[in-house]
Amino acid sequence: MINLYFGAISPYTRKVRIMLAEQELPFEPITLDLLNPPADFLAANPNMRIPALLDGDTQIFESNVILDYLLQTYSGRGTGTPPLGAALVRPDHQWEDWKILSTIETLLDSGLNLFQFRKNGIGPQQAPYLQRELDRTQRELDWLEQKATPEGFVPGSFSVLDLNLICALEWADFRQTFAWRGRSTLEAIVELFAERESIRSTRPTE
Ligand SMILES: N[C@@H](CCC(=O)N[C@@H](CS)C(=O)NCC(=O)O)C(=O)O
Repeated sequence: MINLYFGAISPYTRKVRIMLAEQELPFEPITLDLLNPPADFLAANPNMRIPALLDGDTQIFESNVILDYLLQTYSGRGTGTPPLGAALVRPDHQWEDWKILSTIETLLDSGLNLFQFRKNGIGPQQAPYLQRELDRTQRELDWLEQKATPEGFVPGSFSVLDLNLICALEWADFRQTFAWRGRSTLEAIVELFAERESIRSTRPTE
């Protein structure tokens, strides 16, 4: 049985939940108090962040590393249309795909920073670093808009790049952390996969 250290609204956890749903792999969620995490979680994950995955004796953390693990360990699963991409990045486009993936990761990390500081009453007006975070999101979104197509980053498949993008953008909408709409290609991707079961069933709600 797969166990997943879990956050119901966490966009990083959502990435893994989408992958598990795509691969039709059942899992047991383990919820925890991040301010007071249990010893077994800390022993398995020095980053002290969710998600973390336990699969038998294997412990994996970092959302995209978990996605890679699942794709490699449970390859060929999934019946969605278009089909789930077979790998984190395409071997024949690996540097381009890694750039896109790390840009989406940085976008989401900036969004999370803005959200966490806002909870403490600190916004871009108070902290120049947060203004830079906000500027960074807009620059990244403009760059991603140029790299994407209305059929996703890898037309003909539901790629891990699409999965990452959708989690970042829908979470930004949910938490109102940064604006991204008005970019027609990114909007088309979110729309294209909006009713896919793995996306629909994991969308954050209050
Ligand atoms: N790079 C990590 C980021 C994960 C992350 O930041 N998770 C948040 C929850 S959404 C967390 O655990 N925060 C707790 C903390 O920062 O102490 C990943 O991709 O898994």
